[in-house]
Amino acid sequence: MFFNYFLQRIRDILKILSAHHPEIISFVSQILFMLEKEKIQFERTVIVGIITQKQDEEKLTEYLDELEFLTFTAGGEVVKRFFQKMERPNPKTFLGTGKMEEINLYVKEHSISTVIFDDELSPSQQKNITKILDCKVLDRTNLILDIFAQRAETSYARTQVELAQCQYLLPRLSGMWTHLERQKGGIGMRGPGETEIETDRRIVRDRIALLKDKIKVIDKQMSVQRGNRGAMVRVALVGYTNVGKSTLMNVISKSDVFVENKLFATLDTTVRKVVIKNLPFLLSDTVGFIRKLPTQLVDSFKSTLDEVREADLLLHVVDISHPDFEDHIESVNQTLLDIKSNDKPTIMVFNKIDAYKHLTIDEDDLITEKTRRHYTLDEWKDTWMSNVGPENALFISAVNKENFEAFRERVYEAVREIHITRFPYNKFLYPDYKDAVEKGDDAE
Ligand SMILES: Nc1nc2c(ncn2[C@@H]2O[C@H](COP(=O)(O)OP(=O)(O)OP(=O)(O)O)[C@@H](O)[C@H]2O)c(=O)[nH]1
Ligand SMILES: [Mg+2]
Repeated sequence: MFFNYFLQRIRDILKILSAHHPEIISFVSQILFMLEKEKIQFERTVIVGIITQKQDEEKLTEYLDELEFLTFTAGGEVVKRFFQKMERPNPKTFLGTGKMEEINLYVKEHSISTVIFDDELSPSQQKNITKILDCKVLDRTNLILDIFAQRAETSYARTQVELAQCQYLLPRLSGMWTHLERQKGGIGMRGPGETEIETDRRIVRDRIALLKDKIKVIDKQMSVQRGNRGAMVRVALVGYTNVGKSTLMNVISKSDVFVENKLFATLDTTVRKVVIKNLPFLLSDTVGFIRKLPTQLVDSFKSTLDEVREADLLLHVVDISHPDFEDHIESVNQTLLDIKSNDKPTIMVFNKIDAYKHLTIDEDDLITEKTRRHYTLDEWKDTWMSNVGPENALFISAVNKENFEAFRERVYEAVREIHITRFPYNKFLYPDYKDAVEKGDDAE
């Protein structure tokens, strides 16, 4: 009890420190990591991926890095990575028989409790692999669903996640690891698995119907709520998970949305009225996207994503300090396309410029070829400004408020443009940003 309180205080102090001194963020994250590690018993986990023609070793490393971060978020510690080169996954056991045996031996010798595959396993693959390995077998989808289950706080979010989990489990019921350590819980065991699932498909089908009804009722309420918000311009923060959407929401609206250096810190949507100069608009912060976001989640998070669907303007936040940020942009665009929100006016907000580092090539090195990893921040600015237009690519740091004034100005101008097309008679109320009057307090 006392230890928890003590831990929380240290965490608070470290967070305040890192907000004011961004240069110590990585050091602080390490300390936080160590403190968390002290407290939580991490599950010993092995992660698995494959190298194919479409996915070279470098890509796989990036994907496994992300899978490791997901595993950590779910409460697991990655002890080892396994991978195999193959043309396509084995339809029966995903990897080849020899490789599976190697993993099996490792699992036994190192008391591994969970094996996580980076790709989605088919129900029959999962069944076969579970027969070979004497531990929990999860795939990426299952892991993401588990994190959502762990993080869902409101009854609405919990219902949405449970529906997604039930839909994922239904075709897999017979081959599940339900016989294993069900009582122990942990990764992949949270949510509906702990109670109703067991082996009866009928129960799950009934449960799905019930959850769908429950969601329908809430959807209706949410839609009425959204309707009641009047005709104010609606802006939505979208982006990959952990890019700093909530941090940006907090600095722009002076609110206190939960921020954490883990994936999917935010599941529920927060909407705030923000006033820049004298111009009011609604800003929403919502769930982050990820590569291969499970389709079950996209479907059941319909109402949460409606916030994006009904927005007038999107602020697509990107973590430019992440080596794969271009892939992230593509994943986000894909999800926006899936939810039919890809043609909205969008401003690209490249965040975390304080943490951006690029590779360098020595002057006497004539062999290394220049890649995108060598781009300086200015080169990225040029690239993106010519890609999407100079007014639609902003480079900022939400933590130390670098370029924050330019960001506010651009958002003001974009909101104003939408506002005056909607209310032409209001035009005189909102002059150019520099002529507009600051209204004491920004947030209301
Ligand atoms: N260095 C640096 N770190 C930042 C910046 N903005 C946010 N962060 C950090 O990035 C991490 C994630 O921030 P969040 O605001 O929770 O990100 P999010 O996009 O809301 O994440 P999800 O809700 O998980 O999708 C936190 O540790 C922040 O402190 C920035 O400008 N620079
Ligand atoms: Mg967030």
